[in-house]
Formats: sequence, structure tokens, C-alpha cells
Amino acid sequence: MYLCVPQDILDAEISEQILPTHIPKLAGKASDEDIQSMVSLIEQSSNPIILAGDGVAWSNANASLVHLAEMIGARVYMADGGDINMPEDHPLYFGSTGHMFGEASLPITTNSDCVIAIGCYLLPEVFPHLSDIFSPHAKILHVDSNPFNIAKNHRVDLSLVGEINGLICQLVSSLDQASEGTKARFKANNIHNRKLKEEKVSNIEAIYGLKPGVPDEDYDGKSVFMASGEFCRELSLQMPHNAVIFDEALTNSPPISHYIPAKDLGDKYWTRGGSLGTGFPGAIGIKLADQSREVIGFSGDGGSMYTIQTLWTAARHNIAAKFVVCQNRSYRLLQANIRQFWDERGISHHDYPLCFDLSNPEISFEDIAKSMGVKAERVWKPSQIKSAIARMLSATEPYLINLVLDGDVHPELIGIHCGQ
Ligand SMILES: Cc1ncc(C[n+]2csc(CCOP(=O)(O)OP(=O)(O)O)c2C)c(N)n1
Ligand SMILES: [Mg+2]
Repeated sequence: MYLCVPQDILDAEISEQILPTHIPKLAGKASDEDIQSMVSLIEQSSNPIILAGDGVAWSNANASLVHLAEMIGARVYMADGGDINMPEDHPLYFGSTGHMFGEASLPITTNSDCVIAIGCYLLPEVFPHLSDIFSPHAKILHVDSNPFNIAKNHRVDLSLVGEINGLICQLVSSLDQASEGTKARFKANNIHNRKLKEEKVSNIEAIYGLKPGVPDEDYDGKSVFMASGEFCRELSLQMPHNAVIFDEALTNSPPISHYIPAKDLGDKYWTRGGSLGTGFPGAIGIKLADQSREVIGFSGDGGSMYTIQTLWTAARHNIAAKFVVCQNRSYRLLQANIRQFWDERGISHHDYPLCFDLSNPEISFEDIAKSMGVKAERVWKPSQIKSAIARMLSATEPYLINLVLDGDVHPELIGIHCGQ
């Protein structure tokens, strides 16, 4: 088939009416019976969890979600989110289930006798299981504004469709009438899960903090590398309270969430679905949407290369977003992925595929940025962090920090074909 389009088609005027986006208003309440049915399943459970998606943020239900989680002492996981659905530093918030690795999420989904999905579909992960991903006796409850999300991929025992905030409020006020015995159980859940969160947090500090006993001069960015925790800690001290983060730091995301916990809707964004290359364009988009807020886009070194030319756009239009490349010289997440693949199959660890390595030739992101008109600097030792962040934040134009970080790199593999 040959389709010929006139050369001047884009110059032609159209008469079509341009209508504003319509966001439907959902109204109505669930019946008392339906609320009661769901509440009694929650009351009978001993270890409920909540899987929350962006439907929560879109219906302004963040505060109600916190209320519900606290009331029953449930751990809350973000499922397929790109927005802030719950404050990241809340003692019952356990972060994302991830968007890959059903195997890694199974311990989450099976370790509960009552899974409450809210404003998300089940489940964004690539689950390799065709069988049930929940504990066989677990009750699966789903609250959503979109019926299409419900029972689409996995079993659901009970669901409520409607305006999410209103439905959560109905559940909360009904749960408030629970017996003293049930409330005591919920309290025990709270104590247990808050302790689990404390352990999780201390783990992040151990992994991403500075290595004890390594003096500053030893960090040379060639053989001794920093982890990203110290940078995030310092940034949290210096950045304005209303700064916005776009987080595509991937293996360096945990310390961002830990040291710079986002609390409210609009404080931070991720890419739903995990398609790489949005970290820097995302930051530019947010800055354009609200020039009054400082915006900092984090990207992995690999991901940044997908859309690095976006820096030119920032310079060209003087969009004063700030950019941080986490240069660990690898597709480190893929290294973690393949390591898990080996572990699941009993394959002994061996060299990572060469195509996961970004160390040779070394990429100078500061030079790339400068070549496109964006001021930039390289940071590889702890003593450089404080002043570099101060320069970045005081810049009235776009600014990039190339943060040289720890990562699994195997330069000795250079010369071997990808995949070997
Ligand atoms: C468009 C696109 N291509 C490929 C992938 C697969 N992928 C997932 S993580 C990853 C590595 C990212 O590396 P980097 O940005 O350096 O972050 P790091 O893992 O090192 O923290 C790749 C290639 C993807 N998610 N999206
Ligand atoms: Mg990387």
C-alpha cells in the first residue's frame, strides 16, 4: 500500500474543537453490607498487607491509606507506582514490590493471610508463576475505582469499586468498631511490622553509608569508590523542603528514599513500568510545570545515556533542573538480575556479560554536559560532596553532578563478546 500525504498537511488549519481533559467524578458509597463483609475478613486476619498503587494518589487518599494501615498494623507496599501514595518514612511503608522478579516478590505476597490491593492492578511484576501467587488460605481484597483492574490476572475474593478515598474512609470507620481483642491483634501487628521496618532501614545505612575506617583521600574514583548514601544525606540537609525529585537512580534509589523520604503527592516521581531514560527528561518536565520548585533528576549512568541529549534542551531553553548521574560504570541492576537468575537455577556465579559493563571507555558525563552547554562537575570523594551540592543548588541554570559510585564492574572482560 502507498499512502501519499500532502507536503503542507501540517500547515492546514483544523476546525475540530479542542476540549479540556475530563476527569470523571466518582460518587456514591458502598453498602454497609459490602463494607462489613470486607471488614470481617480483615478482622479475621492475623497478618494483613496492603498493596497500594497510584489510584490512591489520584483520589487524594494518601492520608486515609495511612489511617487504614495504622489501624490494622499492615505493611504497605507500593505496587506499580509512579507517584507518592504514602510517606516513604512511615514506619509501615515498605517500598515497592518492584516491577520485575516475581520470585523476589513471592515472599511478600505469600507472607500474608489477607492481601488488600488498593488503586492498583495485581500485579505489575513479571510473575513466572501460573499458579496462585498468594498463600492458599489468604483472602484477597481489592478496592479500586477501575473495575478493569480487578481479578484481571490473579484471584480476588472480595472487591469494592468506587471512589477510593471514600471507600477507605468507610472501611476505617467500620474497623473502628472492632472488638477489643481484634484491636489488640492489630496493635501487635503494628509493633511487629514497625520493628521490621527499623531493621530494613538499618540495612540501607549499612549498604549505602560510607565505609568505616576508609579515609577521604583513599576514595580515588578508580579503585576505591563511595556508595551514594552520604550524597543523599547531604542533599537532604541542603535542598529546599519543597524540592521535587525524579528518581531513576535504580540501584541507588534506596538511599534516596531513605535519606530524602518523600512525604506528599508531587514530592517525587518514578517511571511506572520501568522504561529507562526518563530520569532527566522527567526532571525537565517537572521544572517546566512548576518553576518555583527546585527539581533534581537522578539517573543511573546506563539509563542516562538513553536520553542524554535532553541536557541540550535544558541548556537551550534555560530550564534550571538539576541532574545527578550515578556513575557505577555498569548496568548494575541487570547484574543483580542475572545473579538471581543463576541462584534460582543453581548456576554458580561467573563473569557478568560484557554488555552490562560501562567502564571502558570511561564516560565523562561532566564533559558531555559541558559540551551541550550545561555546567557540570565530577564528585568521587566524600569531602567534595558538600560544596558540589551547594554549587548545584545555587545555580540558576541547569547543572549536573557526575557522582562516581561503587558498582560491580569487570573491566577485565573487555574484549569478550556480549553474552559470553
Ligand atoms: C528502555 C529500556 N531498555 C532496557 C531496560 C532494561 N534495563 C533495566 S535496568 C537496566 C540497567 C540500568 O543501568 P543504570 O541506569 O546504569 O542503573 P544501575 O542499574 O547501574 O543502577 C536496563 C538496561 C529498560 N528497563 N528500559
Ligand atoms: Mg549504572
